[in-house]
Amino acid sequence: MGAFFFVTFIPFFRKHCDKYNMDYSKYNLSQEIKINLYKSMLKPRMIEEKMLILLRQGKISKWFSGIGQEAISVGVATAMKVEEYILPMHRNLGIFTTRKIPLNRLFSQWQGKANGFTNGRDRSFHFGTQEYNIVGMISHLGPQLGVADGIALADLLKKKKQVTAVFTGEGATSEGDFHEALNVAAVWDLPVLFCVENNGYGLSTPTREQFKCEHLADKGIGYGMESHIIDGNNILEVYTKVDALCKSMREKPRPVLVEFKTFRMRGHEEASGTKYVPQVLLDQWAAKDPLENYLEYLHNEKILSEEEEVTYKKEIIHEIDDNLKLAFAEDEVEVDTIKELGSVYKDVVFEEVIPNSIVNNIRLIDAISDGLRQSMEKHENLVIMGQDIADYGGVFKITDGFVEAFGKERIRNTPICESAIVSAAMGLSINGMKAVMEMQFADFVSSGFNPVVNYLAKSHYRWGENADVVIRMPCGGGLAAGPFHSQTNEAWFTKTPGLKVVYPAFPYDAKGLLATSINDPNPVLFFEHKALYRSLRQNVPVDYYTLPLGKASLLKEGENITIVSYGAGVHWALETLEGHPEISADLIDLRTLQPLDIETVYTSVKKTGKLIILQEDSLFGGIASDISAMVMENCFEYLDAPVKRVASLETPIPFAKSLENNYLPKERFLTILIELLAY
Ligand SMILES: Cc1ncc(C[n+]2csc(CCOP(=O)(O)OP(=O)(O)O)c2C)c(N)n1
Repeated sequence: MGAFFFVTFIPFFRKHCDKYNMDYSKYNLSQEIKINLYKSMLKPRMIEEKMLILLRQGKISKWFSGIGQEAISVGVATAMKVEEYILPMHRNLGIFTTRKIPLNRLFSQWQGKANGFTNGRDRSFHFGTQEYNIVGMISHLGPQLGVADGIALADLLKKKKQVTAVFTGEGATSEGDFHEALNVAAVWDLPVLFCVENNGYGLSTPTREQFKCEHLADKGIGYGMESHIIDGNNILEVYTKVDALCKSMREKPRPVLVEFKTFRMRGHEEASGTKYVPQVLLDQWAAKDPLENYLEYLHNEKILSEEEEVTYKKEIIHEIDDNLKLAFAEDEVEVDTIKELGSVYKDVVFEEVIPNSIVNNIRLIDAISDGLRQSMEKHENLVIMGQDIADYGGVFKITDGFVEAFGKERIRNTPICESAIVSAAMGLSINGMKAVMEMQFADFVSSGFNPVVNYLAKSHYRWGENADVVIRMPCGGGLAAGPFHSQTNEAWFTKTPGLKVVYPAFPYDAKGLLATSINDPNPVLFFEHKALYRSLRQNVPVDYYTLPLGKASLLKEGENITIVSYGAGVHWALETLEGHPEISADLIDLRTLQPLDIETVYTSVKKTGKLIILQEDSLFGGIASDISAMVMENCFEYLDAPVKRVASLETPIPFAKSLENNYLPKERFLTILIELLAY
């Protein structure tokens, strides 16, 4: 392999190069740094050259080229301290190489092998590594901008003078995540360096079709944020300016927006080509090649001799070849279903805490508030974020008085930026903190849906990073609050591997399960039914205690039928049974939907032979359907009748009381229960 490959690319540039005079002379840096920067840019360029060959040989499947943009990755990574986090994109190979990740691991990653960073579970640059303080992208581009906010917030809270750098292309600046992340960082004075690589095209879309302002740096003013334009092809400018910015941001924490002007010299990815890019642009930017121009400067200034250049290239060729051999020699990733299933969640050992016997008769809302307060006392690294949760105490007053107890640093009012806050919660977790986010209403989670189902849910499976995040979800109908303040949308999440879903129906359960959810290092959606907040009381231990996830509770025992429900449905079932003492039923409150205690359901069905599942959400695709299917598959021979699901109508939840009553399944439940008993 190899000794010849690096020469193939450089003539491509030379052919088009009417040398462009980049001003390198004004940067007063040591020769050592200058040579180091050259070597750091050379390595990703040469790796890419090799990858392009391997791609043509069908040995790797996809390649997103950063050729021509190396000065940005290398300049930023060199200016940052190794303990500072960088969140790169798909064209930032130079960050990975400057952070000195062993090449065989990168090559294995790209070949989907176990020595990579994802056990073959994700491709290309979609991985993070705590060892190198790099947090890779997810395909959706924007969410990592908010993750950077959370990482920087953790540094601030830990009083570390550190900067977090996050990358985006100019195309992804059109995503809402960009706006939200910049806004949050500005409001909270977070030391995040937002690096926009403006390389002219987002896939085939030129900048003029992407945004209207002249420079993306102009957007800084809209967020009250300092911003700069940097020539992204001039390594000395990138390094010097970013170094100065980082030094200043460490001392005076604040976000800074930097627009690097550069160009994407190859296709979006190799298969897509550059037909839509005018040749004149490619020629102009070829003349500005960051490596070629810099090399010429180093030669002219006698900083680097031709012999040294050849020596460096040989060294890198050997490094690439040796590491490629290692990666190619590695076996294909082993397929082991048990291991795959066991990698979705971080392992957790339930720590039971049993309270003493002193109780208070309190409402659901008080139990949740107590549980949250005690978890804040227990975990010094726990931060709560949400809209209006600080001085105002939240719209349901669950965090009333928390600011006085824990301060505004840990009880954080957020702008209306659901997506950035979910992402920031992830960032806090990555940087060693715990986060609880209060969704003002569960309905609004749709505005933060992407990071929940794609970032929080998938990180552990993808690269072993857990999301120590609880999202509290005030939910449910019965209060005539209409289609956008009444939904119970747990099915959006029970569908997604990687999330846990908790849905208590009683104050006692809510307090203990909340404590456990906060202890759990995995992402938990914690549903709190609003109609139950103030309508029911129970004796609840005053002390802190925990209850296990994945254990249903058998509320009533009977002989003839099994009733399964959760949330408000449990109370409808209880009311129904109280009105009909002749019905002898097992009543199971699931309490958590993921993990799901299906064994308790099976045991009961095997005894009663009949099952009815009551669910507040509309029928199709809800947890009731899956429970029904599982019981059919596993208990068929015990069933004396078809399993029945009772749920809301297949409509959005309406506002008017009469319509809402008609929508909800409470009234229909008794009729179907009696029919099933008579079957
Ligand atoms: C949410 C989302 N929409 C669309 C895409 C498809 N896509 C992937 S990269 C890309 C272009 C990104 O352009 P830009 O942000 O400028 O970065 P560049 O590729 O130019 O470096 C598009 C449209 C995606 N991955 N995610």
